[in-house]
Amino acid sequence: MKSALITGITGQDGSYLAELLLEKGYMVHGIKRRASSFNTQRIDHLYIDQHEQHVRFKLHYGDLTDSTNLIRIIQEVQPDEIYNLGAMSHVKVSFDSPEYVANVDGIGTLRILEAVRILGLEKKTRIYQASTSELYGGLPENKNEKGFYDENSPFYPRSPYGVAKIYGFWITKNYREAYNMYACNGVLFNHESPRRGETFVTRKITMATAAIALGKQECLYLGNLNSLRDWGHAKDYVEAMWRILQQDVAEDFVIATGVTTSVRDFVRIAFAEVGVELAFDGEAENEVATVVSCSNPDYQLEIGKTIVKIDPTYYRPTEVDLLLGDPTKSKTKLGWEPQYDLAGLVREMVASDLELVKKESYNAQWEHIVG
Ligand code: NDP
Ligand code: GDR
Repeated sequence: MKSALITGITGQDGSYLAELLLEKGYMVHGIKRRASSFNTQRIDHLYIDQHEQHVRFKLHYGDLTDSTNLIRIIQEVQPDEIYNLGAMSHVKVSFDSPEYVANVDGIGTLRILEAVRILGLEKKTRIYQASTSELYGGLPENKNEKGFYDENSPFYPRSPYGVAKIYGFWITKNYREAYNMYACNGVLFNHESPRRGETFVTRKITMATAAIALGKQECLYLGNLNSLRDWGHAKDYVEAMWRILQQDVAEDFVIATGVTTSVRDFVRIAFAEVGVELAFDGEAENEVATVVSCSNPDYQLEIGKTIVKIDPTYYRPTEVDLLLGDPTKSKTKLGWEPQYDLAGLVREMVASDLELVKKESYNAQWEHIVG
């Protein structure tokens, strides 16, 4: 039986990847941080009583800032594959805690690679590094001739998160070249799901769509509506991660849909899911969206009501204006084909958040969410 070790198993991608690897018959180990309250909601359904026989899912306490702990876990697990998904992954928050992000997202990657080397597992253990489209920084002049970012496009990160991740990218490539390790970067563009963290823009929007439709929230406050992102579904993207580690030769891959959409249009599409048509008016910090019509009798939204406003708190000191990835290499070499389009993704997220918000215990704390 193959064994895999996932850092960041409690996160969005970690949870979907754990499901995928269990389906494929792997023994799955995950590294979980100790927190003062439970942080395993996304993987609780996978947990099996450890006293049972044939347990194929095991969690270990650990942290990417602690190399002795990483060495001990990797020694114990002797993994065939490591997926390094652990990170402080919020771009805006990285401006508030840049040193921490450098330590976890940058040096954390080095700690994993060194642990494998120190333990003499270079020939056995394959390593996937969660790289990101944030490396490109959205500079128009760096797009390829077709207007996309691909494996050969230059990097220009625009946040402490992006800068930390660029270290992770290069140290992974360097260890591959220097020590002949099977270590690969998946340069993944934004991917979302009902399990997406609540402070990322898509989830913030789908939760607010549900809460506003059900009368539990008054208004959604957002930052830059002009940002353009290439949004896919996390389920499709973890399949690509696995495929990247199954190749004969270790290489880096861009994973993207090849379609880009503005935050403003994402808001429009989400509210259309509950039958609400919006009109956007005004510019920059004064832009608002008001209700034009509401075709769903279940949701009593007042025509003309303002339900989206701008709060400059959510602006970033430096922004990535546009991301659009070219998945040609991953489609050709990995045979990877996403199953979801944006409409299907938004439909699933809004439906899931409607169920969540309907629960009596729900309170509209998201109205005041920072992120
Ligand atoms: P999440 O923020 O949902 O999950 C991050 C995970 O990392 C959580 O399990 C978190 O643990 C863990 N973590 C945070 N800090 C540490 C630490 N110091 N030591 C160990 N683990 C830690 O991210 P996603 O699942 O969305 O993303 C997975 C990876 O892919 C990340 O590295 C992200 O940067 C990268 N990425 C994501 C993209 C996306 O669009 N989702 C696109 C490109 C790259 P806890 O639950 O305790 O907080
Ligand atoms: P991003 O995702 O920064 O692309 O990083 P996020 O959803 O946070 O932002 C996307 C765009 O939306 C704009 N925006 C807002 N963002 C947030 N979070 N909250 C708001 O209220 C808001 N209003 C507008 C942002 O300015 C931005 O332009 C994600 C993370 O998953 C990273 O870990 C990953 O590496 C990249 O995607 C690829």
